[in-house]
Amino acid sequence: MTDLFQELKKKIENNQRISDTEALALFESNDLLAIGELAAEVNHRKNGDRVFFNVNRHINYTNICVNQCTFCAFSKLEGEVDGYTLALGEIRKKAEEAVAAGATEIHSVGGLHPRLPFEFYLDMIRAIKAVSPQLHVKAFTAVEIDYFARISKTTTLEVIHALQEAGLGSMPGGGAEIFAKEVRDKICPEKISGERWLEVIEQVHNAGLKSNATMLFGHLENYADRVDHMSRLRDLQDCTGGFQSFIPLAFQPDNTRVPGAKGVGGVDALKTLAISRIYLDNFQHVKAYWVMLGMKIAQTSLCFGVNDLDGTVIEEQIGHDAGADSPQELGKDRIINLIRVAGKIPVERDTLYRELKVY
Ligand code: V47
Ligand code: SF4
Repeated sequence: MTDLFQELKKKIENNQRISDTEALALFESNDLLAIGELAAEVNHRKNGDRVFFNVNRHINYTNICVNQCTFCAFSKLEGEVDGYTLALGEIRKKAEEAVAAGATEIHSVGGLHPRLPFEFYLDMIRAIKAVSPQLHVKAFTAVEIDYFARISKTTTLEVIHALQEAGLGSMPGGGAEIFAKEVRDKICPEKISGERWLEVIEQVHNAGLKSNATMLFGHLENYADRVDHMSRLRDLQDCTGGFQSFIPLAFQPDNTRVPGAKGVGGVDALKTLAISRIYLDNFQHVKAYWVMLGMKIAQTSLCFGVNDLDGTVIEEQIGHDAGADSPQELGKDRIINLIRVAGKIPVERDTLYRELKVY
């Protein structure tokens, strides 16, 4: 065992956090199994053998977006043939189907629409909650919150409070991409800055809402950019404690405009998930989003420090528009089986990680 791994093993045994330099050294190491072993140890100390999943449904309410991020194959400009916006009745119907399928959560995000008023988003939450008050609405990213404040000429704090009053339960972790400005300028020049994303999420947490955090990797960023991204998240989590899970999103290159991007291989995906588990000592959960990773890597990641397999999802669009070859949805039985075969205990959770059933 090299000095690096011996040193890190000691740190983990003593519950000490690893430095940015050490995280970078792990990214530069080719010893995937040693990295995985450390991550599995960190996860075991936090979560034992339990692996979470939930029964949820995604609703992407519109793909029309004023931003044109080069990594996004989902967004369309207004007037383009494949552009769509769901009517409130359609959203309600999808929520009804979700409840009938046993879902406890609706995960809803969309493009930045040029003409929908802020009232639409409040009505959308109210329409979902009217289907079942127990249904948890996890919706909107910091990018959308910032946009809603701009279109309604108010503050992000006002927007957050209005959404909470309408029934928003928590927020997903999208829109973070990679915080480093030089990369962000190339992959999403019109999007809010990394600093602004963090500022909005800090307000969200201070308002009492939990959120997740994502990192889009495998495009133009380098290892140092990944460490920088996780470092800023770790710092914010020290202040607010409002992040529930960290979700590395493997970039899907089809139909996108990122020059030279080839997509993410299994080694890089497992390494990134494992290093995030080791580095983010103040995050309780690391989630493998099977839509972007593929089923096989998502399952394997359960031996590399991951303790959450996301959900049943149903009708995912963002990853599939960019070539993800995973299924559109995963049945609960299939998720349970994937977890069991990895030697772990499947636990169905709600959005706030309360245990609903151990299988
Ligand atoms: O913000 C867009 C990413 C995100 C591509 O919080 C792409 O529980 C890969 O945030 N290849 C939306 N990724 C998805 C998201 C998410 C998913 C699952 C669970 C949670 C959660 C959050 O998808 C966007 C962007 O970062 N994305 N295009 C692409 N071509
Ligand atoms: Fe719009 Fe989001 Fe796609 Fe960027 S990632 S173009 S903000 S939908």
